[in-house]
Amino acid sequence: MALPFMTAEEAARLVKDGDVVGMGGFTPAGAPKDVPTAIANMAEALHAEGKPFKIGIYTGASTGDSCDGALARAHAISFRTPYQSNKDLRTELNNQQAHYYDMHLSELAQNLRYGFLPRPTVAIIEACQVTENGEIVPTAGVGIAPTIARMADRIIVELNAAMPETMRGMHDIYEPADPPVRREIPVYTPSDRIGTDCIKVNPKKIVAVVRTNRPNEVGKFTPIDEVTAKIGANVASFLEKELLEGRIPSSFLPIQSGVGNVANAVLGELGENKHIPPFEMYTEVIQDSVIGLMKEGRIKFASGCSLTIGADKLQDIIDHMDFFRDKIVLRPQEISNNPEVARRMGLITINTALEADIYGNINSTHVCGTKMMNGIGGSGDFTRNAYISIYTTPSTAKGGAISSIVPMVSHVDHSEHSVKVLITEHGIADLRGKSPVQRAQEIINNCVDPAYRPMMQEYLSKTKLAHTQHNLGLAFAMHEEFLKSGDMRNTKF
Ligand code: 0RQ
Repeated sequence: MALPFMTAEEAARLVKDGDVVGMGGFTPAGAPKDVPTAIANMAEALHAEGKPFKIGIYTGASTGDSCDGALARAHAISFRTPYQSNKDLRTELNNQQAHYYDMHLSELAQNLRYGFLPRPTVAIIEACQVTENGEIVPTAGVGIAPTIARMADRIIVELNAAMPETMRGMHDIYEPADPPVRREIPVYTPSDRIGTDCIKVNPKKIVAVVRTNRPNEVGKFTPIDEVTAKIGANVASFLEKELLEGRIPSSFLPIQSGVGNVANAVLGELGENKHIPPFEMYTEVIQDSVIGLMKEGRIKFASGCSLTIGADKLQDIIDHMDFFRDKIVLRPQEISNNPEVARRMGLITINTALEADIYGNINSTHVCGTKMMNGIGGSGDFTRNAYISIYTTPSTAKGGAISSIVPMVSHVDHSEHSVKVLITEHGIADLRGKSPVQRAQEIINNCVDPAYRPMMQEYLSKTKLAHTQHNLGLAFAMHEEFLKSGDMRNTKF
């Protein structure tokens, strides 16, 4: 059967108002581009004629601006899950123009199979290869592609010429069976392969193949600065000590590292520390700094869900596929973020907090408790199941007007029960085995910016003796002050 080649505009017309669309890829890496933009343009035209057009959208994680940005600006999204990081979509969600369900990334595929969420009717998947017998090879990110391809009635493939067919062999596609017959996921080391090198579908479901030629839409990281370098050095020295004192095996353990500028910088610093042996990664996003460290032999292997790296770095991999092929594997997020695998392998997890409190609770998602930033992403998949879970954050934000450490977080994503270590540019708070009051002193003395330390002690002095000391009337005084004057430093307890 010949493949149904057509333009992005023709393919977009196969998507109808009310459809539930699943996008392949993970972060902008491997997310479809031309067809979502064509759907957005179609939606705008329909809206101008007074006709309704909105679709529900599942993705792996965030996508590029040509997907989330275009569809948000067209007001074409009815609901969206599980993660995003686009400015226009963020505005749309915070204005409740689209309903957003923020969830652990490892759970999405199984929640779709369990019927907890509406069934995807359309799957749009970027591929470097598609065959007439229904083999689809994803590109720089996998995400939920295998599950949506299996569950959807219609599959639209973006065949991206910028992603060569030689990428085939980088992926390990595997979907577990569901309870009560699920067995263990047989991944015991980061480099274990358990699946196939492509997604296999009934070829009759492929209703469109659209030729594109688009680089990864991954944005540039801000360069490592003094604060992020110091955070990275503190993470490295903490791990070095753990290794020296025998709490981490001498062969070291696989690392998971989160998204964003801070995570990218931390990993770079960790790689530079020669007291830490060359290590493996079992993570979801493989960010820019990994590629350089791999070339230097500091990172031996990286298992992830996506290559969330700049177009130049991706080209480097494509040009040197013989070097990278046996050092990188890309898996569905259900496997890259699998809690069972994370616990078994003993991952050292390093994620970034938006806000932490003096007891070690972490807010990864909500600015001042209300405005969605990005989403919990995979941070919870890893934190709860880590060998050692580390949270990093610059001690202040917005030029010092915000203290990232507050008396009580305004939203809880990761509780004190899951968070073992907190690290800022000022130092390390090791929370293991400490009571709440001991944790508070450790965090205030070691992690809080010196400008805010007296304020935290002042807060504690206004609390009554208890297991966890809080003054419920004052717990959010710093947030309220920020909303009022734009500067937490003006807070009076
Ligand atoms: O905003 O750029 O407008 O100034 O938040 O902060 O310091 O650049 O940090 O890029 O590493 O992102 C938590 C958002 C950190 C990210 C978060 C403002 C700050 C800046 C970004 P401006 P930085 P990063 C697996 C792991 C959740 C998902 C996750 C994230 C902007 O790491 O989304 O961990 N994590 N996934 O000024 C108000 C505060 C603030 C604040 C910082 N307390 N209040 N604004 N900012 N602290 C990967 C995946 O799941 C895909």
